[in-house]
Amino acid sequence: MTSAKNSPTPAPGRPSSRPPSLEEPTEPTGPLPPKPDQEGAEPRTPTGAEPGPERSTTAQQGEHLTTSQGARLRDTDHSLKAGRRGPVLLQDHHLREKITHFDHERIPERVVHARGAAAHGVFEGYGSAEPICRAGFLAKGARTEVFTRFSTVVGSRGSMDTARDTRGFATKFYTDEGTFDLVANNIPVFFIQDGIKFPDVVHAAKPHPDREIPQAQSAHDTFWDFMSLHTEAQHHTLWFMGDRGIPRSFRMMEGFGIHTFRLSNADGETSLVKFHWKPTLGVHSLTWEEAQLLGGADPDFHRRDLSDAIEAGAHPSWELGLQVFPDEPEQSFEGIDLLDPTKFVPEELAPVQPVGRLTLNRNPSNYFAETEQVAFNPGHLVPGIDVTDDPLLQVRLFSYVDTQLTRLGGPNFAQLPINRAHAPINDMLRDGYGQQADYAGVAPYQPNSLDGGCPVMAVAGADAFTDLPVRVPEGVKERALSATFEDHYSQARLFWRSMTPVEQDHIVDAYAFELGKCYENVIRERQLQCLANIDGELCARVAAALGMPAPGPTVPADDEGDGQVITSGPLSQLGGTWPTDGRMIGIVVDPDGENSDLLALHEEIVSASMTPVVIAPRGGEVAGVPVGRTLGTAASVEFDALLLAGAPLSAPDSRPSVDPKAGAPSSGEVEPRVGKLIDECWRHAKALGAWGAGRQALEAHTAPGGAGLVLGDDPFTVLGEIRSLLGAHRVWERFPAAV
Ligand code: HDE
Repeated sequence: MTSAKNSPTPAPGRPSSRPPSLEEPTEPTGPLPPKPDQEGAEPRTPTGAEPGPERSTTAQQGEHLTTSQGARLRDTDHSLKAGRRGPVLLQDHHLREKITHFDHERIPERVVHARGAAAHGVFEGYGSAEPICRAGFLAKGARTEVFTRFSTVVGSRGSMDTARDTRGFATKFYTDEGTFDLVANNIPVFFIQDGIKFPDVVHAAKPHPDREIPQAQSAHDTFWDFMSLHTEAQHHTLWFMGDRGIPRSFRMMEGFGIHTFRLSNADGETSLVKFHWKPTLGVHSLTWEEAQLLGGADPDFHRRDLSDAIEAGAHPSWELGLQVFPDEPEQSFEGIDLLDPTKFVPEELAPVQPVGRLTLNRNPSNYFAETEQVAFNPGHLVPGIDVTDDPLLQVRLFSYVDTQLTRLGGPNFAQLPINRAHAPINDMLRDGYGQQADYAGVAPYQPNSLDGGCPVMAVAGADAFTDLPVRVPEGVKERALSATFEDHYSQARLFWRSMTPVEQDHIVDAYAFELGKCYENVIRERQLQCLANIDGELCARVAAALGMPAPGPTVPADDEGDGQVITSGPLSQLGGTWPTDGRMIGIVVDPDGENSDLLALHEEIVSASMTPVVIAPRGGEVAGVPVGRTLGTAASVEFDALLLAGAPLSAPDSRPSVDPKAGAPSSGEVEPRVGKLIDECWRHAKALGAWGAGRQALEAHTAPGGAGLVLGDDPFTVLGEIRSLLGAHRVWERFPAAV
């Protein structure tokens, strides 16, 4: 932790200048200074070598506006006309270049994972993977530059961050041995077992094709129609009906490679593994009401949270871990088929062994160039890491390049700065749209003698990607899956049973909401049948909420036998204590009240790696601290905890209360918008603290002696207790199921 951002007050704008006239050329003014995390943003290779000219990310050179050909311009505000009031001339080459380029600024958004946010960082290997994997970036102390993009799956690029959905968690490791992409999700299992079903599941989840609604939602008929008919999806849908479908932050999500991969060591011995990312900050979620409110109050909540935290120096980090299994012909472990992507292996059976740490420490400087144009591919592998025959992974190996050819306009997208490997590249790929390289030599083919036989092949085994001589199972050619893929319910049951009562409540509420939004009763009935096959109690509770009869199971549960994992501890998000870095602390102040401690309190929060945001009736400063939100712009859902340093009172002319029945508050009452902030924080089980005049407002809006209320005289003592409460993320006792 180096520095911290004080509050999200707007940055000062550029100095205003008079509009330029043709007679008077503009004087260049200096650009705004780079944000702290963007300093020294020049890309570096993992070996520390200077970047070559083709790696430069600096698009703007010199101080003057030019055409794309470098000719300086004197005016970019007026088109060339035949007389001031006459028609625009076709000969205006600057106008045509400017408008033509603008017309082509958009590229197709990703067909899935369209909405994302990303950051640069570094991965440091622990060396613990060395006995099973020869990949250099996992070696002890090896530092590799990375770029990680988080995403929602279903929504369009302009949809909201907090939709109930699975999240993508894709990382590009720019290793010395070539680029490795770990294209992961925040849920360890997937909807489908065979990649050929991907268009079906995505068409069902996307908005209805007639009216293109609803956007970024799973609460609609086509989604539940497909999921209830395609029962292998039930396990995945249960995960995202749970709290994992609405993460508090990208920084607080796990990541899973889902498929089983095959690693090889320096002696060519192989193991099967599953990749896991474990966040240092713990795994935490929003409540459904928070997620919905945020969709309106701050649709960019997750991307803002990620970039603000990085800018403040609260660099998020994750440990990369491996579950390791022997590479045996059955490719199964404790009865779980390792090639079935709808199954995970409970950590009780195979612990996650840490092999390195990822830290995100720099925000992109240009969203389009980096976050939008980055092209991941699970087929980007390095020596030591290989794929398995998981039928989902096999199809992915085709799909990513294929979609990127359309999305990025041709075959040369690997030359874009964000996609370029940091290892030396000497391929024989030539020409095509967007070719940027000026190749030397005359013989881009092998074998050749005209270029001296170059480029030459690596010596077998020496740092080269070598296809492992894995035996292909014998069988007939057929469109079918192994019988070991047939169980669709037992792991969903394991997940449900592993949830605490609060988490189970959230799941029941989520199903009741989603199915309640469907129009067709037959879809609800069919989904209830699936729930009955998962767990009778889950089904009964959802059926009761929908006002429908609960069916009995049609598939018997046969997973109660000896040696079965009945519950798995790491599946629940509750129970731990976690660092509070980057948490947002709202502080309600009364500018006319006693604020002598405010500056010191603000500094204390910053030095604890959290972000204080002062909330006051009007903008400006209070006791030397900038006001981050006025009562008009503050939304409770932005904050992890709320402190009341004062209690702004209603002004005599204040607006009517948010409760229309309440009428206009009289002067001297606690400001209704402060009351609303408190009410919502209370309902969302957030820690609330108050001292001085703030106590009165807090006591008026909460139950006396309620859990997670910290009332005191000393702001610093209150802050200390609030921070301890934040370590558990929420005041869980405030949810009815937990008491
Ligand atoms: Fe993807 N997926 N996927 N996927 N996926 C894409 O690639 C696809 C799957 C994942 O931030 C696309 O460049 C198929 C599993 C992430 O840029 C596309 C199948 C997992 C991202 C595609 C799957 C993922 C994508 C869309 C079934 C978790 C975003 C644009 C066979 C392990 C990466 C693009 C980013 C993106 C296809 C299943 C993760 C269309 C056909 C399983 C995180 O190629």
